[in-house]
Amino acid sequence: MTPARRWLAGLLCVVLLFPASAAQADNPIIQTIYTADPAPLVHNGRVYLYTGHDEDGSTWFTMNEWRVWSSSDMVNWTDHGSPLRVSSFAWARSDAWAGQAIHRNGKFYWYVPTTNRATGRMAIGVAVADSPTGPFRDALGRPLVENGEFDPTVFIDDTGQAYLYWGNPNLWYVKLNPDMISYSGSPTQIPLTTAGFGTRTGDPNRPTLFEEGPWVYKRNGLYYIVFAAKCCPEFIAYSTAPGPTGPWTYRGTVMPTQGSSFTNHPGVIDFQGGSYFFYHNGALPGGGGFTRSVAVEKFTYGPDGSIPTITMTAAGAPQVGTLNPYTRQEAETIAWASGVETEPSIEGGMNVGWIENGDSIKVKGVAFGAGATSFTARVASASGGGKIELRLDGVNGTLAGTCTVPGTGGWQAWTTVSCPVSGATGTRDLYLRFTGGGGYLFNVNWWQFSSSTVPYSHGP
Ligand code: FUB
Repeated sequence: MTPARRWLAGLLCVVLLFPASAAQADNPIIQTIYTADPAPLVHNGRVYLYTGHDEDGSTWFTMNEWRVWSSSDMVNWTDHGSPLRVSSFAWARSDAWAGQAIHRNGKFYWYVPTTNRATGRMAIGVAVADSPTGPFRDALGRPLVENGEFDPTVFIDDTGQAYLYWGNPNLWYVKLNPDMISYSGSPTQIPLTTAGFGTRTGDPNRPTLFEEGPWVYKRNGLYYIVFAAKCCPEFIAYSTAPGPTGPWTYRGTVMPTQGSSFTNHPGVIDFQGGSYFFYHNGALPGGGGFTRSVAVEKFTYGPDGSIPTITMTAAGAPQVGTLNPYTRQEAETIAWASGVETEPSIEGGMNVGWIENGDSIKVKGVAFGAGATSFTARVASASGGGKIELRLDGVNGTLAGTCTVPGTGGWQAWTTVSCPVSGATGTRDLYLRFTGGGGYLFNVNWWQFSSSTVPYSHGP
C-alpha cells in the first residue's frame, strides 16, 4: 500500500474521530510520499525544499533519490519530482541521505551524502544545476570529500568564504573555494566539547549531545549550528558562536523528542519576514523511523537571538498571502492530498495521478475575489474518466462546479476541459474532489479559474 493509500485509510479514521482538527491539518507538508531530512532554500520569493525520500515499507534508511518541492506561501507546496538520484553519481552505490542546496554564481549546488561503491564508505558528492529544481548533475565525477561521515550543511559567510560542515560521530568543516566544487586546506575537526555541544550521559564514546544533521547559518552577526542531539531518539539542539568555526556555546533545545521517528533533522530559514523551522517525524499513516515526513513550524527568535522551544503541530505554519486561481496552477501544488500520487508528465513538470473515486486535493487560501465563473483543467485518462468537483472550505463543502473528464485514450494523452463555476468568492480553501467509477479515473496536469474580470487567457 502506498503512503497515499495508507493516508486515505488513516484519514477516514481521523475524520471520524477528529473531524475539526483533521480539516485544519497542514503538517506533514507532503502526503504523497514519505520524505525526510528537510533542507529549505529561499530564492526569488519562493522556498525550495530539498528532501530525501523514504521508500514505502522501509525497515532501514532505504533512500534512492532526493526530491524538490517549492512554495511561495508555506502551505501550498509544488512537487518538482526527483532531479537527483543515487544513480546520478556513477561512483555511488546507495543511501540518498541528508543534504543541502545553496545558490551561488547563478548556479545551484547540492551537497549530498551517499555511499561510495568502491570504498563502501559514506562520502559527500556535489551536484550542480542552472535552476533550483534541476536537473542536477554530478559536478565532479567523484566524491568532493570522503571520510565515512555524512550529513553536509553548506554556508556562505558575508566575506564570501563558503564552508561545508558535516559529520557523525565527529563534526568537520572545510573551506570551499569560490567554484563551490573544490576546497582549500584539509577537512578540520570542530572540537566537540560539552561547553560547545552540551553533555550526553551514558555513552563514554560520545560525551556531547552532537549526533548528526548539522545546519549552519548566520543571523544578526551570530553564527548558529542547529543539530540532531543524542541518540536515540534524537531531539534538536543548537549552539552559537562569534565566528563560523567557533568557539561554540551550547544554547539548549530547539525541538524536544517527539513524533514517532527516532531521528529528526533541522532546516532553518527566514522568509517574508518570518522565521521557519523544518523537521521530520513519523506522522503519516504507516510512518515511523524509516518512513518519515517533513513538517514546518513558524517561530520567533528571542531578543538575544535565542531560538525558542518549538513543538510539532498538525496545523503547521500559517499561510503567507494567498494563492491566485486566475493564473495556471499545477495540479501538484497541494496543501493536503488524500489518496493521490504524482509522476513526471510528458508535458513537463509533474502531474497528479492514481486518482480514485473519493480522492481529493486541498489548495489553501485561494483568492477568488469577486467570483470565479469558470474552471479549466488539463486532464488525461486511459479509462472512462470521471468528474472533478470544486468544493469550498471542506471536502464535502459547497459545490461551486463540476467538470466532466472524458477518456482520452491514455494517461498522458492530455486534453483541456472547462465547466461553469458559481459561488466561489472571497478567499477560500479549494478542494478538488474526484469522483467516478472503480479503478483509476484520470490524471490532472494543471488547472485555472477565470472570472468575468479575469478571463482565462492561456493554455498549453
Ligand atoms: O535520512 C538518513 C539519515 O537519517 C540522515 O542522514 C540523518 O540525518 C538521519 O535523519
